[in-house]
Amino acid sequence: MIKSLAELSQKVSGLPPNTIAVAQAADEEVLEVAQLALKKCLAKFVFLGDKKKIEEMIEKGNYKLDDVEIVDATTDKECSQKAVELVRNGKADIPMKGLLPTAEFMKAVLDREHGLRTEQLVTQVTVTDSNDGEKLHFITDCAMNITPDLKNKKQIIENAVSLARSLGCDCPRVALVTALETVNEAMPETLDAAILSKMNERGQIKNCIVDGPFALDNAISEESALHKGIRGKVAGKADVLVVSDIRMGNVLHKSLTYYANKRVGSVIMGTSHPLVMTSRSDSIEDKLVSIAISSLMVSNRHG
Ligand code: COD
Repeated sequence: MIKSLAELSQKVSGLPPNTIAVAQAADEEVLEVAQLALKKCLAKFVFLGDKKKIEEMIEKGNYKLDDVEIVDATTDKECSQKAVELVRNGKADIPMKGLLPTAEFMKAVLDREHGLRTEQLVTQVTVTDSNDGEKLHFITDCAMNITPDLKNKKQIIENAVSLARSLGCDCPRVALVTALETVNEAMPETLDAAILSKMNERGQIKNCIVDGPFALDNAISEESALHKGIRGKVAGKADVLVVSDIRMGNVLHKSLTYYANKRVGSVIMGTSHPLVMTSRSDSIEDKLVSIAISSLMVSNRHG
């Protein structure tokens, strides 16, 4: 079982690199991330975008990106479609969003005929590690589904469980996180949490142990759970934290970075291939972690 993001990155750098197709790569941050990822042997790259502009930026910035193939494409739509097509054709393994709007990139990914859709809901998972470096935490969905309903939440759990399992956590403990640890009819998310726990108990959500509602403290701190008298296999020991909606998730993800100085990675699940879709606020290091996570998932599938 992988216990920390450092261990995860180290593992990936020892594996044959997967190829990442970056849509709209004409962006200093994309070039910097790709250069570092190549140096650390985390991945190989194909860039989609204005070829002349990318070549000029590489030369001007003195980036070491000699081995990167550049495919000429102009609009956001064309770049996204070509990145997805490369993955569908097996010429790349992971699509990555460069400098373009999320909605445009997702349109190509979600296209029924030419995209990377599966039967699953497409969901986002934030990955970080505990302060003692002893385990990974998966927080979902912080960036994709705005107000998930019960059915969506089931799939959000399933995708995160699939990611946790592929990183060696065989039966993840899943906590439904709300503002408090008791069911309160004025907060419908606490009702969803109780229903999802029962669905797991009855075998409707598999390969994990689901419990909730929990407040964040009693989901991740055994001391806090004990103090509140909450018992069970998940209380204080959660691997996966399912947030109620994008509002809670987005703030939690950014709090990790800005208040807690934590490293975070992000991956999009539910598609035929994992996607790298980082946000402007993620640091270069965080983007490298996101690349490493997707890459390890692909390698584990092949392996
Ligand atoms: N999973 C699977 N299929 C989906 C999903 C999903 N999560 N979302 C939409 N689809 C399918 C629909 O079934 C439909 O067939 C097609 O895609 C279009 O659906 P729309 O019209 O609802 O899709 P969009 O383009 O309006 O919205 C999709 C987004 C992902 C852009 C939207 O959900 C969104 O804006 N999410 C929030 C992203 C964001 O702003 N994050 C902020 C932090 S980074």
